[in-house]
Amino acid sequence: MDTRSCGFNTKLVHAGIPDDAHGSVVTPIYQTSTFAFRDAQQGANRFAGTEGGYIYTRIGNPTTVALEENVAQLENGFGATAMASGMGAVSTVYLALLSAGDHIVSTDSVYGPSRGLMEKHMSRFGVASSYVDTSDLANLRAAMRPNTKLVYIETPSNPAMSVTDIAAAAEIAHAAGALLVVDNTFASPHLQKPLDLGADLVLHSVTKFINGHADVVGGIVVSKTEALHKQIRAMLINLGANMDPHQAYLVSRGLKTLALRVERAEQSARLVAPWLEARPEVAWVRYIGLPSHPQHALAGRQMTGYGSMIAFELKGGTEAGRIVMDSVKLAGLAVSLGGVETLISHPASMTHAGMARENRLAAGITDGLVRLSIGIEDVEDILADLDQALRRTVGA
Ligand code: LCS
Repeated sequence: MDTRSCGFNTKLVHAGIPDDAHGSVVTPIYQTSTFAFRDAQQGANRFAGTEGGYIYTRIGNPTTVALEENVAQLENGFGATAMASGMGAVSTVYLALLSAGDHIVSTDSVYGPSRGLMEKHMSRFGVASSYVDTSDLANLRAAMRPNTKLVYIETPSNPAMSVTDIAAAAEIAHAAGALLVVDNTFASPHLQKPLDLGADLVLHSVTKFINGHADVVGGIVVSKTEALHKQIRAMLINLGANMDPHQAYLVSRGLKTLALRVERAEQSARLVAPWLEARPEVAWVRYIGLPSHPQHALAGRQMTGYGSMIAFELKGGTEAGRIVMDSVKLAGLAVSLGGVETLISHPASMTHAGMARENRLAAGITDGLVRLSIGIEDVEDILADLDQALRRTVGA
């Protein structure tokens, strides 16, 4: 069935499922490393190297391709390429599109390793980088150089929750002859479609909302054009950071309920965020759905919802943060996000520990910042858990 003109929820359930010899309703796991070459009588299009013929799972596998086709349709892209992890997606994009002598401008509060890979490793191969607060477009404009080839933004960003104007960033990038890449992990394609706003590439850690069940690590890159899609695919085939068919099967299963999960978690986040803001123990809350968020209006324009990620700072600073982390019972103290379970984390000591403290602070990742990924549990239970944990911080 051609789902390209169908609605988002129909695409979630049906897009990309190939015709199967036995009529299976979901894509089977093609657990094979290699594919026998068919002889010419069975169809010349099955011969090695021609379109549609599978050769070897690093190059392509039907289970993985089903997921890629699904996500490409969700993001309104030409094609998608799935990777072993979100960082596999980030590194493939960097290596496919940047050469010695090039420069990249990126959001200062991107996921720690996306910045670390650039500053510690790509720099060894002659790629220069600037990290600025891209929520203020003047910073982005000022950071552009004649050799800037890529503008790489994360919006909303992890964990500062800053929002960058995607359409305006695309204009700035394109005017300078650069491409715009958007890490869409925090929003998911249900809430934000960067390619429709002018981006050239979108990437995800599918570990998060797209899979949604905290049982798989994976990544994906969606390209707007065939030329970019081929460039990304060619790099991945050489790099070897491909997604495994078993992984792809699980992600495809989780993905079908993306809209239901995202909407349910957002309903709860919309209650938890103002509740936290009113608490005497809390210094500030950053949730893009709150009018107090500096880019609340922009998020309302370029997204179709506010999601379920909340950052907040406790009045008692790091020590109070430690008490909350140690006291929660329902919320899991863990890195990662976007699953059905509520998770709480402390970025300064966990996800962004590899970042220099001055860079962390400049990016709004304060020492006492707590990050909450709201799950789909009953909101009363989430609030009761946070309530008992916050009460323990009094006097900290
Ligand atoms: N991009 C964003 C925005 C992320 O949050 C992450 C992982 C990645 C890329 C990398 O994806 P991965 O390789 O882990 O699939 N973020 C994590 C986090 O905040 N806690 O644990 C991982």
